[in-house]
Amino acid sequence: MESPEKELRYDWTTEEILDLFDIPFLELVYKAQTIHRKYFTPNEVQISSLLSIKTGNCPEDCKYCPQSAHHSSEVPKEKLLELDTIIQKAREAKLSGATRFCMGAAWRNPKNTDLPYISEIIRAVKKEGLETCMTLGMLTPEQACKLKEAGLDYYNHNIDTSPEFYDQIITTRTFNDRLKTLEHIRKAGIKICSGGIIGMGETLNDRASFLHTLATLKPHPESVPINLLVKVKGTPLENADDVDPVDFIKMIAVTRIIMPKSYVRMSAGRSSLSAEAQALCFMAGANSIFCGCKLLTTPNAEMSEDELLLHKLGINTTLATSSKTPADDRIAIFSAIHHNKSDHKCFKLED
Ligand code: SAM
Ligand code: DTB
Ligand code: SF4
Repeated sequence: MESPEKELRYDWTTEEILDLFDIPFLELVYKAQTIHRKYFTPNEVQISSLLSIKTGNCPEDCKYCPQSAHHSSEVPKEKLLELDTIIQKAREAKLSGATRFCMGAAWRNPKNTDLPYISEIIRAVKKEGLETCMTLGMLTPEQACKLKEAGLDYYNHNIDTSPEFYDQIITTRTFNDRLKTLEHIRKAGIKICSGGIIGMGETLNDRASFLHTLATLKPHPESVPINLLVKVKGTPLENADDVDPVDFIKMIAVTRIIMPKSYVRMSAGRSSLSAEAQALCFMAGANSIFCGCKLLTTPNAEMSEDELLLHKLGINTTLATSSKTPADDRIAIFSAIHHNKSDHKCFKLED
């Protein structure tokens, strides 16, 4: 067996990554699970919850995204949410077992004048005992430092696909713009969440080249979301070809192998996978998911189905490092979830 030092590498080549995709499926999943067990507790999955704090009317033209003003999807155009609403949603997320609260805005980038309110949101959500993650588009170095000062734990900024395929998906910014923001986040001392989408018509070479970009960042992103395209009516990719679930599982396995210390999130599109395919994703090293009935604007897997799946598979959920929930309370919350499934469907908390 290889030593951890040998596995944690930043010099992967695209050819080596392509070779991993060529390994027979069962061997690949076995290899991924073996590496996973060296760096993480087996049977443990981290849960995040998502909230769109500013929905729709985005000036960017990302072909996959229902929130782009360039497309004709039915996503409403909304203002930034009020702080009270965000806190309420964060409390609901925590009660449903999430340890991280991820907030997204349909922006190309935040304005400097948005930063004081965004910082207030970060402080308020942290007070609820949740890790915070924001995804607000491109950042200047100064903006990244302001977010760090407010206590932001993670910033999500996906590279989405390979540098070669990028301009076929987005024309209003460049791949390099994305990398620059990742640099600013890293320099500010915020943990990086960066991944991408499969199912947009990319080739296997594109998938390998996309992963190569992430796996040659030093250090690797702490969190790598792998999204399966959610095909939304009115977006240019609404009729994209389906991805074979086996190819999605392979993508998870290769991600795990080349970034052994990163959380690999089975992200958007999970609801289109069978329970068995999701179980294989966990086997292949996925150890993070979004829970809750909604992603940003599209439906997520049903909470009751997720609870049943995690329960059936005997999967535990991790505690956030910043969470103040004692382990016993967490177990109580989870057993309440497992025993009261009918009470737990996208519930609303009373004030
Ligand atoms: N506007 C910010 C940005 O683009 O960085 C933050 C929000 S944006 C919606 C966050 C990520 O959601 C995108 O980078 C993309 O990877 C993912 N996403 C958006 N639409 C999606 C879809 N239809 N299917 C899968 N993932 C999607
Ligand atoms: C990520 O990689 N996936 C999430 C999160 N980061 C922000 C977003 C998924 C969005 C799916 C489409 C929607 O719901 O609008
Ligand atoms: Fe805007 Fe982000 Fe959607 Fe692109 S992915 S259109 S930047 S919200």
